[in-house]
Amino acid sequence: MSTDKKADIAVVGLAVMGQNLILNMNDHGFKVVAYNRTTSKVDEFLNTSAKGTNIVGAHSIQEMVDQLERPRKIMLMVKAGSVVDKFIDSIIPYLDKGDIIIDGGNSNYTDTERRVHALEKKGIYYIGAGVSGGEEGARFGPSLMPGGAHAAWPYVKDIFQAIAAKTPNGDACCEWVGNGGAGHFVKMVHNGIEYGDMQIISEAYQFMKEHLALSNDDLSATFKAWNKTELNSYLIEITANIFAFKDKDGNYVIDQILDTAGQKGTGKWTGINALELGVPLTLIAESVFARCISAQKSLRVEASESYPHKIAKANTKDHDNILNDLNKALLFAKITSYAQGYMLMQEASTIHNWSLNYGDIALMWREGCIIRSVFLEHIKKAFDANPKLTNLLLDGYFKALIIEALPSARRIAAKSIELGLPMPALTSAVSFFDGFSTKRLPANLLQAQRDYFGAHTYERLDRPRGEFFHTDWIGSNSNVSSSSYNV
Ligand code: NBP
Repeated sequence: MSTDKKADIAVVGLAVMGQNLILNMNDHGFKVVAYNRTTSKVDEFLNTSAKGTNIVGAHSIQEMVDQLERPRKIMLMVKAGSVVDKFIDSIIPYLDKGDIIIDGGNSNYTDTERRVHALEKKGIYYIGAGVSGGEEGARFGPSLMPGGAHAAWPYVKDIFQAIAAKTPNGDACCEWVGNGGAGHFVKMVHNGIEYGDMQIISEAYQFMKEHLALSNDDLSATFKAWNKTELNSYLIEITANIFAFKDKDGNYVIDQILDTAGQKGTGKWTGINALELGVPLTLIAESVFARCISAQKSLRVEASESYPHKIAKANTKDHDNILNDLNKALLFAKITSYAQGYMLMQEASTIHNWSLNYGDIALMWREGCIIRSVFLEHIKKAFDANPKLTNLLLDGYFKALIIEALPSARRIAAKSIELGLPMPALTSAVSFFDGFSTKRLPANLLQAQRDYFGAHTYERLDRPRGEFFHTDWIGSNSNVSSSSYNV
């Protein structure tokens, strides 16, 4: 039953995420006002899942604002994009200086950055909080990644850390991420990493199905076994369940699903940001493109008729060795992908002055979200031990794993190319690693070509960095070099 005490927070948006977050807050003793544009949903909610709880409803912005403790805290769980701007505009006249708006949707971090600054000028605090874990996470403990106006953090910290998922040690999977759009940036990278994890698992599935001719039951058993290795994670666990799942007629559901993947944009944003910041985020980018090629079903069907090929089957006596290689190849690709994701966050943190805490980020992803895994505990340890770690691949623990897994990753990558089995994410991981660990790349030739056709100049091995040279490659006797773009 509701009490007369003013409410701690309001949540706007009563779709699946909003309703579940409200119930979660209520479970933790917070009084919540529920509001939705279509107000009939407020009554529906109060008369169903919220019945008998301390949750109260509002049918107008005025009614919502009047029921809130000051500073007022209003969390938006609405569709990302212009809806958020429209709602902010409509609520501003009802707010006072020091009130707090929190956007828990999947907003683009640049929008959050803009909103934080615009509202700061009006004296309103704005927090952009990444929320991960879907419906179940929202209900029983999501991973929360809040960033924006730091002055507002003490007012929402208790609520956020109470409702967040907890690690096995009892730590909340929610810490302050940084100013501006840092929270939504980190959530975006989380989603990109999720794309990568899903893609490498799917590539392993196709390899096992086509080359090893494993049945769905075998696949389920393999993923179940892999869930007891370093790959232990929510995504491996649900993958094992998916292969075992049959419909009421006894047919495997996985075999009835059309092979075209959808996407909502956060993987694409991660790739675009990586390109803009010059970070080699190859595995996630390949994962986004893999979804794009999957979506071109009719073209693929046509091309498969023009270029028919059969995937050779492995000898069953080799299965155990190949499965062992595949398990290690997946671990190799996963480490590489996380290393790339962290490279992107490190670059963004420097550029935006976010001072991201990389150990905390691993902690926030440890439970509650889609990429939750034991693996993240080791990332936390690596960055806690050395907050200035330049790259995850240079940490001792991960280095040992990489050295052990690399031969397997090479064998699987080479085999996939020989067989004609697409493994773009896995093969990109091997190529990235080889580039990353190669002292001298052929970029000297790129520089020569650039200087040859565009007088773009180059630096020399025998001269200090920052000195640029131009060669008259074609004997034009011209000393003019380009200044329009640089290395
Ligand atoms: P949706 O993303 O489907 O949004 C539905 C909500 O937005 C409803 O409350 C709807 O009100 C409201 N809304 C719309 Br649409 N247009 C509006 C407008 N012009 N003014 C005010 N409200 C408007 O809900 P969701 O799936 O619960 O997700 C909420 C947010 O959380 C999204 O940003 C989503 O990307 C993010 N997220 C979702 C998940 C997930 O697993 N679903 C996970 C993590 C984050 P109405 O009832 O009046 O139409």
